[in-house]
Amino acid sequence: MLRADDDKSLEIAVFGDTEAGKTSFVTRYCKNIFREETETTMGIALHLRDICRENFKCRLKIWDVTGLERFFHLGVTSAT
Ligand SMILES: Nc1nc2c(ncn2[C@@H]2O[C@H](COP(=O)(O)OP(=O)(O)O)[C@@H](O)[C@H]2O)c(=O)[nH]1
Ligand SMILES: [Mg+2]
Repeated sequence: MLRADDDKSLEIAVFGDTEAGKTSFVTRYCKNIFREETETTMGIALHLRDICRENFKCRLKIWDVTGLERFFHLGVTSAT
């Protein structure tokens, strides 16, 4: 059982074809926002979400990875 003062973090990477809905899914999950018009992710974007329960705390670091090979060399382009 985890205690409330335990600091845990979990990293998740989301991969897939461009226009598959990766950024929309991650943005909805982390910020509860959906936009019909999105910009192509260049490189990798980091999104954060903290999960807090009575006896459990965890920071999720979700890496939204571009589906376009030409942007792979750019690395992390934004962090939230
Ligand atoms: N209707 C609808 N459109 C979606 C959904 N998820 C993504 N889209 C649209 O699909 C397009 C591509 O989404 P995006 O998140 O940029 O895809 P990514 O390239 O995989 O990051 C955007 O115009 C989104 O608004 C969904 O669940 N429903
Ligand atoms: Mg994207």
